[in-house]
Amino acid sequence: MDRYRPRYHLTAPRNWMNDPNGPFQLNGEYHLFYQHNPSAPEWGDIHWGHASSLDLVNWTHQPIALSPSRERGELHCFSGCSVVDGNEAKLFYTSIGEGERDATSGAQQWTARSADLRSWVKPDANPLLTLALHGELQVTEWRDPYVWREPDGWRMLLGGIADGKGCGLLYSSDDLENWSFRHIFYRGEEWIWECPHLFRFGGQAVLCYSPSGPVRYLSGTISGDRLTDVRKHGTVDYGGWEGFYASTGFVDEKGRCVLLGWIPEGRGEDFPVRLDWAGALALPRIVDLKPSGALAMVPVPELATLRGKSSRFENIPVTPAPTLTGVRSTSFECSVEVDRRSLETGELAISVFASPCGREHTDVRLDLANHSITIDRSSSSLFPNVHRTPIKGELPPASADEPLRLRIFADQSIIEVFVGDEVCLTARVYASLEDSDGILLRASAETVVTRMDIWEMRAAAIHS
Ligand code: DQQ
Repeated sequence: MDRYRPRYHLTAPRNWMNDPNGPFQLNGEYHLFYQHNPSAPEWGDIHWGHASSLDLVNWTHQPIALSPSRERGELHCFSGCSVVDGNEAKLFYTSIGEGERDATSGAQQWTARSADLRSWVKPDANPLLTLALHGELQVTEWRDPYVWREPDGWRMLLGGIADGKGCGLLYSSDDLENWSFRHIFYRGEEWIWECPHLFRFGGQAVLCYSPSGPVRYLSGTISGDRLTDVRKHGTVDYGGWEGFYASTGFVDEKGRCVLLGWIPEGRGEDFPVRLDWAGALALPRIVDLKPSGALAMVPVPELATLRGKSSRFENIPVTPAPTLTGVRSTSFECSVEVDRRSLETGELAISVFASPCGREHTDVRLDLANHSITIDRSSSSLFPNVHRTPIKGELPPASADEPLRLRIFADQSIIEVFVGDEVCLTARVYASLEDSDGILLRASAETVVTRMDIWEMRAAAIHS
């Protein structure tokens, strides 16, 4: 295994992975699908890969669920969702085809079903929905179905562009087979919406979508089959194409709302090490709605089962000179607690993947005066063409009495940062030096970090 392959984030057995698709849990077992090219570590020939799990941490790879049906003119099986109806599971996805259907606007929405959750059949009823449904409305991109049940029947949300703007389009059906177009569920400001999906919290709803940049959410209510009374427009993760894209979600058998996302690569085409895989899934997050309308997001607690050797530090004096923790690891969880008052003016940096020579390090920078947190990748790697843009997030206002809590999950070439339960940033880093595995602290002015815990993470069990 190469040093960049994550140990507790899911990757395809080999080759390419992008968006998570159609997660569900049935009889205790979680099922997760993903966009997959089975023959190369690059996007193309898109299938649906499949993995199952009992805890969202350890996974078993299953046979590929969907392959393009070439005999029916299908070239790719794009993103979509699942519905569990009794003991049968149905997948809904965007079928990209030849000729007219080659353009993404010529996409169709298809279904596949399975009784054993291992082999999937595409019924003759396909295509279920075609562009012709929209009449006069100019729909120029159209994909990524998300289906859910309302008391009076089924609804489907599709992303794309209508009349020149990114939006979510709404459809309804009584039988999951015959669908009619209702209207635009929500019209965005962005140029495109991909992968829209919903979480319901009683009468409230949170709509997440991927606008070819950081994944965003809107919290409001659904009335008249539209998203209305929007009281918060937030960011699911500041990573975007550099770290977190194309999220999807589901409710598990414990009633938890679970959010998943894709972690793209950022290593450039001429990356000097040959890797036979590309793309990973972000740690599953439990999400909830806060009274403010903000989405609370925390990694699934089951991840704690991977915690190994731990180190605890209390009241650590931090200065502009590096304070070494003495822990060396490239696969760990780190939690940091700071008194906000001690950081009123200065900046605190937590450096990970740091080399003893000081030439390589990735810095998580907290700047409370400017309400910002940044993953600074400017010194992450000596390789010439890896992505280095900073990933910058905004911190919500908080009282000075409330300690600031940060969790960093580092996994070989991934860094996922959670600040409190509202702000998430994910990025890729590809250190080049063998010994870029240090964890250290630095501050622009003398300060004290109240507490820091580091757990080395064991590799998740991933069976093929
Ligand atoms: N990825 C899929 C599309 C989706 C995009 C294609 C988002 O269905 O819109 O692989 O990353």
